[in-house]
Amino acid sequence: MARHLITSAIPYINGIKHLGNLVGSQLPADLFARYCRARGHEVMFICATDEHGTPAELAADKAGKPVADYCAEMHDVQAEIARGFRLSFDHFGRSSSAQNHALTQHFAKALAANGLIREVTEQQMYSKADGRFLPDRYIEGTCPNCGFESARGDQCDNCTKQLDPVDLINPHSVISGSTDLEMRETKHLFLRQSAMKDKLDAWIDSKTDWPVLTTSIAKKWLHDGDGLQDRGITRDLHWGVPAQFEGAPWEGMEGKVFYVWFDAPIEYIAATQEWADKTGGDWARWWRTDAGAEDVTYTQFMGKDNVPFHTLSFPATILGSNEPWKLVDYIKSFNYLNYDGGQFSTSRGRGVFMDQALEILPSDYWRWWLLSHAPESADSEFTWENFQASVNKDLADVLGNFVSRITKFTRSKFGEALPEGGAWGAQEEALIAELTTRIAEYERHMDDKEVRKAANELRAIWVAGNEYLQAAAPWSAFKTDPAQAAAQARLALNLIRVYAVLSAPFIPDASETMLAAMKTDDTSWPGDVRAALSFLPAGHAFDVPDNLFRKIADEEREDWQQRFAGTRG
Ligand code: B3M
Ligand code: ZN
Repeated sequence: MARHLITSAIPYINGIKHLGNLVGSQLPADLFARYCRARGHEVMFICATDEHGTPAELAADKAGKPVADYCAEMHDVQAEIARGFRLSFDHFGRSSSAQNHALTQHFAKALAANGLIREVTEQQMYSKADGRFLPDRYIEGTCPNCGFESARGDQCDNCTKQLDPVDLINPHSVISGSTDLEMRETKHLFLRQSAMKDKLDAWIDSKTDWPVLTTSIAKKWLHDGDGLQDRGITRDLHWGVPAQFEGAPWEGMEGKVFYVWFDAPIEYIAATQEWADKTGGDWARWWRTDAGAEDVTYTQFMGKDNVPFHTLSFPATILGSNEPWKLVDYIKSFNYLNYDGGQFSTSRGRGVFMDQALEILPSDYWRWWLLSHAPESADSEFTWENFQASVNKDLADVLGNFVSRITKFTRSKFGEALPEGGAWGAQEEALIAELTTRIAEYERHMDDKEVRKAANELRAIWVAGNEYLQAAAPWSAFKTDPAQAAAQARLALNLIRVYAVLSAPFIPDASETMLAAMKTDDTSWPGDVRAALSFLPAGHAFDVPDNLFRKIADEEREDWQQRFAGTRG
């Protein structure tokens, strides 16, 4: 039994996320967490809301609410939707927690003690119309790197380049739209990432098994242009972790807070402390290598725009502290999911958002489509036609049909218990051989976090059962050799339990329905396929479940296509 620490990038608090956000972090992280648990490993699966910084303040302003109230409400909304998608976090924390305040200030103190923080007096964009500095998202303009017109002050969403507000071409205030901006002097703290460049470079080089998407982004930031730059870690804002050092004020930093990207990854640790404070558990054995965490395998999941912060800035914080914190072992990053010929757009309400998705279909339908089309090697695209085709074929025609056909057949011929008699022949042996190979492949892809490949293998495992049933045709065998039909039905009903166990990471609700129909809660992994296919003995009772999945009709599909074309608001 191994120990797996798994974190998903923590979603910003400013509104409900769309399916593209979901498939790039929380959902694949949940897939892996569920798989690790199913294999008998000990798992700590952490997520949280990212509550600081300009996104939170801007959204609260727009909602006309104090930012603390806004964050508390939106946290509950996001937590509820996460439950709806069956995201099995051990804890869903809040980056505004007392634990994160304390830990963020602790890291700042350790970094300062190690000479890795310097004070910089610099010129920042000040808006006369708004009477304030305009950090990060308070300012927008044209990206100097790619020409994208709505680049934000901290990062370009189009090319992922990290920016400073002063880099933007034609900048304007997001609050008032004013272009009457001037440079004013202000003092900030900088993390001396450049001093850690060689250490970070060597660390990235040692990660030979990481996805190219992850390492190529890290390498770009380490080596492009002038190489890795020091990064401002404070802002002229009120909402956030005050720029102090474990209780001791830092002169000149009064009224300033740490930059949201400084405290957000620290929340992975702080959220585990929140969990420990709530449950009485031990957080240190997951995070401190002097308290047992050297045995932990730590995997992070995120979209590609978050990679620079996780490969460079956060490791710089951890390594720079010179304290025995657990560093990430594997970073799984994702490209973008596009929506029906364009991009998902939160501002234009284009695409399907998490709450809307659950209003129209249960979570398993979305989980299956999103994971089986995860944007791993390239961006991928959601289209309603493809969604309808996948659901109708994979879920309804293949898996759903298998379950319904064999349970109904058995009930009608033998009653509601696994029938006795008969023996396996060549067809059953062939199926066992195929499943043995395929399950081993499935395990390999899941261990490697190859989400699409794992989904393809799972689909093939479902297809194999369907084809077996079609070829064995117990309904024909029953007429001449009822004992043989009984043996086939027994095998196929056992296969339903096997499917429930293997499929649970992808479609947990259907998996529960299958287990309930087989009247078992035994979820032991089918490592030995032959044994697993005779696990439930003759005489074991079962139920015919309701249809596992319904088909999506053409009219509904057209309806949804219209509805989500871009008008949410
Ligand atoms: N909240 C960005 C995002 O949601 C940011 C991730 C933080 S991970 C520590 O894409
Ligand atoms: Zn750009």
